[in-house]
Amino acid sequence: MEPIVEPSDTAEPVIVANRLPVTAVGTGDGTVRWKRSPGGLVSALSSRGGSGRTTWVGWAGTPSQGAAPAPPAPDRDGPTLVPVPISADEYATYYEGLSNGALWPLYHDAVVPPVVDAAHWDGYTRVNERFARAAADAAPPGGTVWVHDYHLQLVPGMLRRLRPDTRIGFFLHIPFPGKDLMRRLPWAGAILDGLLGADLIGFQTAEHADGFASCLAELGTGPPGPPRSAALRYGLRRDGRDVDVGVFPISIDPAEYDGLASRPRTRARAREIRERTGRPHHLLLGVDRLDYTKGIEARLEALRRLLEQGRLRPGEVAMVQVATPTRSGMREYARTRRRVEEAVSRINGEYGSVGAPVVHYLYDTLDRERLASLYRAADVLVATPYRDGMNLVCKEYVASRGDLGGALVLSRFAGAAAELAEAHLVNPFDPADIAQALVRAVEQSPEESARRMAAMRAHLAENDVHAWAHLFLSALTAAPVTTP
Ligand code: GDG
Repeated sequence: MEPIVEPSDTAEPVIVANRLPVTAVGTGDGTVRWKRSPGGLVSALSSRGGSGRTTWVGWAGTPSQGAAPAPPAPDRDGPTLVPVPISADEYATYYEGLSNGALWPLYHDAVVPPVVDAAHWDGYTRVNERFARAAADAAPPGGTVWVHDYHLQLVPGMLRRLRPDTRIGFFLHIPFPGKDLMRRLPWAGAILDGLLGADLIGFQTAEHADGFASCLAELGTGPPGPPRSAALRYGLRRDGRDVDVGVFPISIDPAEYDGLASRPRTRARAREIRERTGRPHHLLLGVDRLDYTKGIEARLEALRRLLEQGRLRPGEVAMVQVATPTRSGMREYARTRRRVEEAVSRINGEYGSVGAPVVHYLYDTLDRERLASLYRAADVLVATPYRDGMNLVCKEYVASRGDLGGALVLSRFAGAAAELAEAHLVNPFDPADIAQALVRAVEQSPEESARRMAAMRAHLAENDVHAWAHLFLSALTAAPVTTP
């Protein structure tokens, strides 16, 4: 008879993610300062709140030789931080090489060619081993460990060998490719094996979970079977254990954005933004990390065509595009920046005038309050990724529109499209389709805007980040864990 391991009474999981929720910044005098890290995962998990017992294992964001810098003492109810050091060489192989040079493009439909290099894989394996050891040291007996994202896909398998008493969950924030893309990766089998070390593997959408199932069928141990409960998508047995596969669309804390956006100061700033962009009839907004997956050029091309065709006129339309610096040391990112900035210049050169550009472009990281005032000011939020795990920006926009104004133009290839049916959904590879949707969005009546916005807000109110974390953790801890 297989022994049943009772779940630990430690309700809070050990979180294992590439980045800690804070970044160490050198001050020049040999000391470090800590600031909140950017990015979707941090936005999502930081607003969960914590009981003070959560431990977060991750990298502090700057390469170091030897030990990682000592982390700050935890806030009263913040997580205990366990920094994992990453050297300059590992930054090149594990982070820029395998994670962001191979896996990131491959998992986003190879919109740029993935770089396959065995030295990168060695670095990835070594760093995953270090994370697994740190998690093994941090987890209490019978504790729960929640591993996040594409940087750490080997950790579940490694941790299972080190600490078979733990419950291990894995959540992938980005899409998972189907077998035809995955077979390009020489280490596909090792990645599938690593993931199957988990008790529960979570994806953003059913499509991503189905991609994983197709990879298991063709490149792994065989197709998964039916789920153990209606809340899951697949189930399989692995080394005498049950492995569950489920769909858990990530979300935001809508109350946070609702609150920020409805402050008098934010609303005053929103009015100021409309003044400073020339009091346009239609203010469009894009907010993205400057990443080639986000389709920034696609929406700029759609806007250019509308101006060229005279369907939108300079002075009547303006756009703000916030492009947050990211992975700027990598060639493809530098190239994307050049292309985006050329497209902005072309539009402004052809359709702007002195003191009145059509596109207001910010290569910058803004504070949340400024983001909220942009969300509040914009008539249309344009999110046109070629591929995106979820896309939190569009959810933040909806949460900021307590006035029920505004419209959302959203790529069909963002995970969020599966939830936000009242958005104007587009094919980001077709500029004519984006252009059509922009026209529909700016022409819709206030009643139609309010109807769509209210429906999307109702969905978010029910499906917030707390519900997401709760659903994942209950699926992970509800099922009995059987050991072989
Ligand atoms: C990955 C997946 C998935 C952006 N600019 C600024 C800023 N941001 C914040 C946004 C938002 C977050 O960064 C971006 O989240 P996204 O979800 O849109 O995209 P990724 O960074 O690619 O996130 C994605 C996510 O993980 C979660 O699972 O949805 O598909 O790719 O929160 O607000 N924040 C501030 N200033 C900026 O200038 N403060």
